[in-house]
Amino acid sequence: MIDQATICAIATSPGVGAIATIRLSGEEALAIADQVFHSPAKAKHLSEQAANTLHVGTIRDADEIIDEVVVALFRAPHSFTGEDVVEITCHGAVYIQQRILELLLKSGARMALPGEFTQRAFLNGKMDLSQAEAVADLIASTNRANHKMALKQMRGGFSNEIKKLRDQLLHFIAMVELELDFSEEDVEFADRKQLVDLTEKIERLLHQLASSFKLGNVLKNGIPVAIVGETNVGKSTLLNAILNEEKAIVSDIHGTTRDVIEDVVNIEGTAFRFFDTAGIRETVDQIENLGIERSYSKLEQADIVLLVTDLSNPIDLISQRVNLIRERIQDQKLIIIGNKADLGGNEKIKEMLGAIHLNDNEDLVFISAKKQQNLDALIELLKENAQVAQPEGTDVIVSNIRHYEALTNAHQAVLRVIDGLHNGISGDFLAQDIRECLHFLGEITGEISNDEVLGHIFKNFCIGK
Ligand SMILES: Nc1nc2c(ncn2[C@@H]2O[C@H](COP(=O)(O)OP(=O)(O)OP(=O)(O)O)[C@@H](O)[C@H]2O)c(=O)[nH]1
Ligand SMILES: [Mg+2]
Repeated sequence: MIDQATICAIATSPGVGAIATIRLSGEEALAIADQVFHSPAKAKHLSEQAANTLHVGTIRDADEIIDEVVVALFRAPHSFTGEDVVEITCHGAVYIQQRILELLLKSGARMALPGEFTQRAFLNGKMDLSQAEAVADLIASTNRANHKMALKQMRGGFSNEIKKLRDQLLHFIAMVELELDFSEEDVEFADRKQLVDLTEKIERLLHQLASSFKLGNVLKNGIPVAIVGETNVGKSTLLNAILNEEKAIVSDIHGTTRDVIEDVVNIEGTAFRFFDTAGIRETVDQIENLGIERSYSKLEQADIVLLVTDLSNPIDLISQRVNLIRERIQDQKLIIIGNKADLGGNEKIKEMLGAIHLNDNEDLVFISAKKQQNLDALIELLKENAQVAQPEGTDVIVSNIRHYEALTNAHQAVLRVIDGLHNGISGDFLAQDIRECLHFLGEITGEISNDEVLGHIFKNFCIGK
């Protein structure tokens, strides 16, 4: 349900700028703006003006002029929110922004919640839920790839794909339900062969969409790279060297890093998300053990694992550590790093080259994180392993974990339908699985939603959007 209050917020980024925009949306938007806006032509009331027009004037608190402004006026339903909207563009001083906001609040508006403008746009049918979510992604976009993906989703690329799927399923369920109506006469309106073909087509599309998530996630969040290894080997030093800033605490005390520290770096247009983790060792410290569990879980989630070893340690210990991590590697790329090359010397490097036999998915590189030596070689390896396959058959890329989960659930439901068709199960069971699939697809576009889900989605927006 839409709360009827007229809401307002500063829509431009906080702080001083040349200009700033304050947005007002709701039934009373024009009436509230009229209380504070004065046009040089005295008799001009915003509520009497046409939609999509601009007006120059002043904002006043009683007789005091606060600023000279430009007001843009939109009328329901032809606005971003679908309601009457007034956007006041003023000079960018924080003081002016605050004064205007206070005046609007005093005149009957209330502060908008994070994402409330976009939430209203969704509730008023201006966009579906996946498009509303893309608004947040678009604002957060940092490079060409994730900008393109968000823009496409906001303009409905993804929704169209889901709509096509739903239409096919609706056709399918209509045929099955027709059979149910005539169940006593034992007729089959729906040619089973056709049904199998159709569901298999739907299954392929759902599978393609769900598998595009790997790429979508990488484009949105960067390629996940976990930095793991024993304590004190120089993992945090390496993170800092890659980021070129003192992000993580470095010390010669074993077990310095207790929690996962992450940051994104753009390397020649590709975003990598690095996770520095707690060093792995036997310990009775409960907190440290929790950190070590997180190290393992980051290792599992990563596409690339940087296993840092300390060349000043005995070679047996290094081999043992490498094998311990190898046990946890599935299809990730493993880059083994001999760190502290400045201490180990060439002898140690030779020894390690002799002791570690590389598998296909592995590489070995020697660096000094502290002295920033040979980091280029490591960066080259990262770039070589940055390719994520473009999914075949669809150019729509899923980047949102909520959509991914719904697609996976829908996919499982369709697999049950296919299974059912092959085993000749009765129409009502088929219909039930199809309905479930429709339900999950509806969750993506918001045809099926609840307040809790909506609250969760929009609370991550910024205020004013
Ligand atoms: N000589 C030398 N010392 C290094 C190098 N890299 C790290 N160190 C030192 O090794 C010590 C441990 O470094 P950290 O980066 O804190 O190690 P870590 O792996 O993050 O350790 P934990 O967080 O305890 O698991 C510090 O004293 C670093 O200065 C290196 O390449 N050469
Ligand atoms: Mg550390």
